[in-house]
Amino acid sequence: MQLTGNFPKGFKYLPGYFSHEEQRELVETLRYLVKESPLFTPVMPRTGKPFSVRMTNLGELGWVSDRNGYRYQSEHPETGQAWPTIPEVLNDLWSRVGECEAVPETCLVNYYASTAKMGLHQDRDEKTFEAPVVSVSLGDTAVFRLGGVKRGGPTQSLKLNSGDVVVLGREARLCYHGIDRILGGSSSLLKDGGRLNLTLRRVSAF
Ligand code: MD3
Ligand code: FE
Repeated sequence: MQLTGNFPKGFKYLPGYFSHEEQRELVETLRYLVKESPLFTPVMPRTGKPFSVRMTNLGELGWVSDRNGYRYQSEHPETGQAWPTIPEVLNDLWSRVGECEAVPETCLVNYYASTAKMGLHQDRDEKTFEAPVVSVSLGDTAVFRLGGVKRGGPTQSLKLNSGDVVVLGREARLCYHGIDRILGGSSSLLKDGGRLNLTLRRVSAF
């Protein structure tokens, strides 16, 4: 069932929030940070099945998944180094759109090659759901799917284009969501194609 246009409370869609020039600067910054803190391939708890999405993190904490489970930790799982700090442009975004008094503690960086996808899931590894998740899309367009707070309910699909920002607060914070597919070649922002998604989050209560 498709419910396009009827978004949950707390779901804010800000299409084209970043200009093309701002997107290029952000990608330049990320290119440098990803050299310090390389993308890794997470695997599913227990089965060890690799994700199709590659990831890294910025900030005090970073989300990782391995055979032992999902968790937040303060070091990169492969280099053992602290995650790089969140760049100012992303902290500024959070303070402008997040409607949250506390600063973000982490920025998860997801990289989707054109064949990558992410199954429908809830984000519930954080200790607080009071704070929103703020998402930035860069590069190829993604077909995003948004459901409700219960698995198996109606869902709707929405294209997320390069430069778009989505804020998931309040009732939307625990909605099921995923990425059905990437529209390969839809953007020339990233040299090698694909899509970067940044999600700013709060992990601890404030
Ligand atoms: C709706 N990322 O990292 S971002 C994730 O495009 C994740 O990489 C997707 O799902 C991506 O966990 C979607 C938009 C998003 C992020 C968090 C949400 C939508 C959300 C949390 C609740 C509801
Ligand atoms: Fe998610």
